[in-house]
Amino acid sequence: MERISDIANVFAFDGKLLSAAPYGDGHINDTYALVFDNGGVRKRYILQKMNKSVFPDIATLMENVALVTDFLAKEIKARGGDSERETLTLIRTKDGKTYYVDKDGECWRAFIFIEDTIAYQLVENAEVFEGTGRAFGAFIAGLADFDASKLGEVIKNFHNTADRYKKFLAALDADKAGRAAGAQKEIEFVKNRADYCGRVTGMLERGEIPLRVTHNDTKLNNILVDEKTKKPVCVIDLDTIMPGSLLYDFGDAVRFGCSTAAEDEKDLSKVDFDISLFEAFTKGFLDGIGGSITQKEVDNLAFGAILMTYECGMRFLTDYLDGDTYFKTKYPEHNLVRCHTQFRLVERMEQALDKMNFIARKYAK
Ligand code: ADP
Ligand code: GN1
Ligand code: MG
Repeated sequence: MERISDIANVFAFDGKLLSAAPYGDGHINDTYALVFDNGGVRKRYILQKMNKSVFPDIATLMENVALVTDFLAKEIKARGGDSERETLTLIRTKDGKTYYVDKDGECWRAFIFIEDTIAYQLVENAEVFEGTGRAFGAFIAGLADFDASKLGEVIKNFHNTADRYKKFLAALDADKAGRAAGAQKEIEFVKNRADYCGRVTGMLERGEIPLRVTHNDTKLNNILVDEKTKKPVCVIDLDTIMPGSLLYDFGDAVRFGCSTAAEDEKDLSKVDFDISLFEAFTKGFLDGIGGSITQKEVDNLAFGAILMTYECGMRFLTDYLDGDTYFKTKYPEHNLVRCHTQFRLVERMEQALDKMNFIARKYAK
């Protein structure tokens, strides 16, 4: 790999590079924080090596990111906001490109570092999480006028759970890593709920719920929260912005945020679904999205949370069966541990479904 300092030198950063270090807890890209000295003033940037096996078409990915960030920056400026704080700002290469391909064919991009913010790994309290809901809801509402036909499909069938199920069955059949025999319970869990898979795609196909421009990866650490006020500042990780259902964004945020434990907690007795956090998030989300949500969407918010959690658990299990080729892992059982937390949450949400539906309808009024 080229040295980080050589890669940094390609981008139009201000000042002199002081240091570079791995940063954040994303499962996909390699993220670095770079510190620059600009005439005595310290300035930071984010430098990312994009994951080419997850995103085979980096050109389309970066076109999407550039289009969406330009669109959002204009909207933010029009309402008098600070676009360099409230959305991601790409730092282009010195020759004006949105990304750089190094000698090994690796692809790099850079952003302004959004300072004085926190990317939470666990919800701190209901009030902060209500704000997260409002921000994710407003994010979808803000993209309502964005022309979806301009967006390339960076990962085909990303939240097509029926397609994910097919891939799960193929991984099971191939059993590349020889792990299927040791994961029978988890495999049964997925199979027993196969009827969940086609429900949301079916509603989209039949036109019962609208196709919107959605974020598709709304976990808590993809939103930066102001360190002091604890108010949401910026929705980040825009790689998967594509046409999709609002249920995906709502569901994925609930999956991660309403858990009482980390996504990779080994002690399942610590993993529970917190209905009061669900209530806070739902209240914020429905407020943020405003009047454009349809009754059918409201009626399926709770199911969307179950589906996204089931899908994510199935993806972790598929990757475990494949031998850990997709998500970053720190130890051999990491994906299986993640799968366990997701399935525990699915069970808890199934038990709480009536209450969840009641809450969704209450705040939709
Ligand atoms: P991944 O796709 O691997 O999840 P992200 O784009 O989400 O990558 O970045 C990983 C982490 O880096 C985020 O969770 C956040 O903590 C941090 N991060 C990313 N972009 C910025 C930014 N512009 N300013 C500050 N922190 C950032
Ligand atoms: C990945 O990139 P990151 O870490 O924010 C994944 C999501 C999963 C999530 C599970 C592009 O999100 O779909 O829900 O891990 N992103 C991609 O933690 O696959
Ligand atoms: Mg991320």
